[in-house]
Amino acid sequence: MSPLSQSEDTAYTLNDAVGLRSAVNRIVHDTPLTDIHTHLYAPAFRDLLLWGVDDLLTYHYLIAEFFRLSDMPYGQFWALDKTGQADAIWQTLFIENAPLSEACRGVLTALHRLGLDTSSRSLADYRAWFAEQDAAEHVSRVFQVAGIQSAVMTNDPFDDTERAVWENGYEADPRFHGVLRIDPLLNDWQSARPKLAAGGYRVSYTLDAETLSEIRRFLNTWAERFNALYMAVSLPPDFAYPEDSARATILRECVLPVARERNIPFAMMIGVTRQVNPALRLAGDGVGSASLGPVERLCAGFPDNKFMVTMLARENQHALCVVARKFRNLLVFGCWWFLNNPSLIEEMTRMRIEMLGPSIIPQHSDARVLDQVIYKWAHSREIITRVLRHKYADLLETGWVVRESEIKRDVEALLGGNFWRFVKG
Ligand code: FIX
Ligand code: ZN
Repeated sequence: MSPLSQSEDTAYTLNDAVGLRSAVNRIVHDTPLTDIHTHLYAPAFRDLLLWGVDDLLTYHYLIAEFFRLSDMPYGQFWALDKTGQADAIWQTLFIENAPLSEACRGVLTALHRLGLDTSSRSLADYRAWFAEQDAAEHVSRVFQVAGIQSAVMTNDPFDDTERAVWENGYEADPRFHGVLRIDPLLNDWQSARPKLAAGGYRVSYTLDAETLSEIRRFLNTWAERFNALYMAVSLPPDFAYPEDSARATILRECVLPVARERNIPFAMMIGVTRQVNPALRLAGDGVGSASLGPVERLCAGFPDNKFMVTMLARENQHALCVVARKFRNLLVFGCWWFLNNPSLIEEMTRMRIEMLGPSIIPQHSDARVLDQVIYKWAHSREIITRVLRHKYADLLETGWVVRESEIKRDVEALLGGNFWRFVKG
């Protein structure tokens, strides 16, 4: 380190607690991040990339909230086109009631940070503004406003529309990374099998040697095509391992060996109960508390595999931290879905840092609509900043000196470095 840069590396002591506060504010605000789990797509995927005010308003988080405050029958809502649904949601959740929920507040944060006048309450004006934007340029603008360097997609080889884009020679967009998502394979082998068979894989219902080898070929083919940074699945609260099931067999014989050979992590998102209210469609999923036993056994039994885990139940967060303390092949990530609320993000981030130091991925956006990354990251950055300010201030109290370069190092790790090191390591 040159004397000049050494002198620029401010050292904070208890005498300069205010300086430390503003350094943490600035550094968290200015550090570009990698959003490690989204449902966004590169513009080349055309209609699969959702953006704009109507998509913001018809986010499934808001649809669930709409039905609590409106007595519109489900069927009547679903019969509306997207504009009609957005009108109904705007009227109910923003005009007839205060938009107090996190998902409602998020729409306003996004519009506001894009420079729109939220005081006008003019949905027509917002629509007119978005109608003038070009999708590819809007991606760059939104990433810039949100402070995002790149986002990780959720790529589904079982989705016909998406598969067609990949098979027609998708040209990689450096702002978006691929992930191989395999829910049907692990959660519903009976329905996944005909789809693999239709794709030319020699698979039978019984998981014999040839079928397992063909599933491995399927995983390798799509991991390669997606240039997948990791493989991922969402799992129900009763997820068990080991057990006598198609899921456990495919996991052990196919997913883990392929992840190991390719040196990519396997991400498990545990605790979702799909379709507790099917009338709500995508908004109809629920949550359940899960056992940490399967995660422990997988981390212990497959030390050469890398696991990323997020859990949906608040009750599971502490035990997950304990498991991560035992296994360095486990990387805890994000405050998923029903946990993506300021009070819970703060509680989880504080606890994770207290138990695991900076060795975590504190957040992912799970954005389904491009513009959502603006609010999801603005709100989370504010909380991450507050927690870090407290934690560094606690260090000053001990007489420890905190250097600016050390804050930068830690924040870079939290906002992307940990992820990339884990993926590439
Ligand atoms: O399974 C997932 O990746 C979930 O994040 C989604 O299924 C869910 O609908 C969602 O958007 C949560 O934020
Ligand atoms: Zn998701």
